[in-house]
Amino acid sequence: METPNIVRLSAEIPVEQYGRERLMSLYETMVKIRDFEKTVEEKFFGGEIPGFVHLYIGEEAIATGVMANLTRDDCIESTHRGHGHTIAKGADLNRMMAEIYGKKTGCCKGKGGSMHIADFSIGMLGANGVVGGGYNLAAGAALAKKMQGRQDISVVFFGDGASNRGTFHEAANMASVWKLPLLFVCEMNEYASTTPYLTATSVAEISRRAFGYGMPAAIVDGNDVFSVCEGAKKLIDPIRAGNGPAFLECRTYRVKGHFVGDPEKYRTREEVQKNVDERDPIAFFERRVTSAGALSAEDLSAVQAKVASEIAAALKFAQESPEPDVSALFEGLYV
Ligand SMILES: Cc1ncc(C[n+]2csc(CCOP(=O)(O)OP(=O)(O)O)c2C)c(N)n1
Ligand SMILES: [Mg+2]
Repeated sequence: METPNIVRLSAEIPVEQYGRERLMSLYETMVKIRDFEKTVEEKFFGGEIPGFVHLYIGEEAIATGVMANLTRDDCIESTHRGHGHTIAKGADLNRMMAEIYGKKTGCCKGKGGSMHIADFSIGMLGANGVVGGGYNLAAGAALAKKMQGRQDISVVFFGDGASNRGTFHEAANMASVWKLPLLFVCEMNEYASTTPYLTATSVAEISRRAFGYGMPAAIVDGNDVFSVCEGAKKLIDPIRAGNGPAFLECRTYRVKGHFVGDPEKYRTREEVQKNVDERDPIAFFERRVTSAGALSAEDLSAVQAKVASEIAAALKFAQESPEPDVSALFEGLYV
């Protein structure tokens, strides 16, 4: 039997094919994620934010490129590193920042925090503190869409570490058997907490596992939003047409610590700096669109200014919002 091929997309996609409006929107989403998280990082160190925070800085092109192919009715399952997915799916920044601050006005009334943000109104079914906890929830959502006869799809984001959980294999098998409208998006950022991926993962290309479940797969440069966008589209079109699940592997690098405050003893500063210098997805985008003459430096600054004022407003909203009432503690429980 012939071995199926992994589709590989390079950075050679002509940006001129993307209209000006679409380019501005991709840039705005990436900058929004970056600025939102820089603010969260600063305020976490300042002692204003409770709990744990895992940053998505440097991986913005993945959420942005995948979500550019989704509608509001499509749904996603996120990870412990979920701010980027939530913003790209269209979350209200005020309610999101308030949630991270644990405030009453947050999208989960302050009970979820950074790692358990959810907003069903935009199809964001939840970040998840359980690594590999999202697959079967996303498969369930995909099954519901299919049973309702809808065209919508479900997307599950997960890391290289999470790809080694048994839950991946269970969900991949049933999704394939039932031809569920489900896209698996692996964010291969080279580390699972302190573990370099090859010391704990049986294959150099995680997407090869898709073939064991009869799924098509693609590998894209996760730091190139155009590559992610095209790869996601190639896989999503057949999913919407009823052909069953697919697997998108996005190659990226976690430039921040595993969590804010991680001493990062497991890698060198030089390794991190090299990735920051050579692979930053936002700097890459800026170079691509300006050198192609598709957007000007003024266009980019206008987006940066718009985003900066939105983030400042979200921060003010969160800081000035009230804490949840103690009486709310027992609201929203099943038992
Ligand atoms: C079931 C489970 N096991 C272990 C942990 C602890 N833990 C939190 S994040 C993480 C690493 C996840 O790595 P990866 O899936 O590659 O995602 P990344 O953090 O790189 O985005 C681990 C082991 C957990 N939260 N849940
Ligand atoms: Mg990882």
